[in-house]
Amino acid sequence: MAIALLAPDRDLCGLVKALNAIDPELDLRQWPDLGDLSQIQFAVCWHPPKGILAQLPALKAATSLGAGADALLSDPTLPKKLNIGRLSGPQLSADMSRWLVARVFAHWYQLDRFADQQRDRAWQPWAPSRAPHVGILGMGVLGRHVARAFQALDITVSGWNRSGTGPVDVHMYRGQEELLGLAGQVDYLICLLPLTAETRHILNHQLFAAMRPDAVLINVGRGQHLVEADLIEALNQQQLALAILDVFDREPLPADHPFWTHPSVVVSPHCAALSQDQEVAELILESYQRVKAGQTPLGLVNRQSGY
Ligand code: NDP
Ligand code: OXD
Repeated sequence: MAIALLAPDRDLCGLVKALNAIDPELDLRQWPDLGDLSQIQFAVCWHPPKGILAQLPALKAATSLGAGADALLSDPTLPKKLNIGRLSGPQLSADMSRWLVARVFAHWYQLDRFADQQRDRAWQPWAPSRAPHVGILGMGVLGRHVARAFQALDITVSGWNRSGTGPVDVHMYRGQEELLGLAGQVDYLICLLPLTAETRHILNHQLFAAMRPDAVLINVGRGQHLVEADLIEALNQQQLALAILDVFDREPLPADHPFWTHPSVVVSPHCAALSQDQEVAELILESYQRVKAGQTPLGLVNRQSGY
């Protein structure tokens, strides 16, 4: 039984090394050198070439290399009954929480101002008079971890998801109307949704019109959640104060994209939480063992809801 690694845009050297260190007997086939396709029973994918999974006759299951499975699911030739999993471990959740806590507090405490003051040898003590209110869209594996991280710092957290249920002490919202209600209350609105037919373009002019003029949007979900032109218009109209964007419709973000230079946009290159080789290697092998034993892959995705 062979495992196909289908991630054309990624350097997989570290991952292959970590997998071989755990199990030197593994039969790993890395795109495009897949050998005899009929021997491949498990596939690990990150933006896999469209149509490839349908060409693997013995494939039992596939997994996304990361937490989001949207790129895998977007292949129209994906076999209808194929079980799809995703990989998300404690380190990924912790990294996402740390990154978001760092972003929110660097902004709330205006840490940049002290660098300016130091340059000018100015002694001007300042601190915000209250704590921020954080709203999280998506209260799944990552959203719940992030909520707990902020709560541990005595921050009020509100959340939004489909079911309306969330962690203790998180005021939960659901549905489109309640989404706008939440957007109007928070200082930071964090998008941690999966990309599905329902969530595509959810960060749009209607949402921005509901936000407070001093509020900050943080998108760490997917670029396709955002209507980019709506955001630029809303920032220019001062409907919100700032957008911190880690994910984009086109990645890498094209060099001539207006986000690079917009004074109210902060860009980072899709690295709020990077899948780390050792954690992912362990998760791949756990998922593979489950599939070999006739079980579903780790993080089984509901093909109907898309997450
Ligand atoms: P989960 O699948 O665990 O959670 C998804 C959450 O979104 C659930 O709370 C779900 O609601 C909610 N949701 C889904 N659809 C809707 C909808 N239509 N309306 C309201 N809520 C909805 O996902 P994860 O937490 O593991 O990951 C979230 C995303 O984070 C990934 O899909 C990926 O895109 C992104 N990501 C980004 C990274 C980065 O570095 N920027 C790194 C890793 C992930 P309910 O609870 O009711 O089911
Ligand atoms: C993921 C990501 O989905 O890194 O894991 O975006």
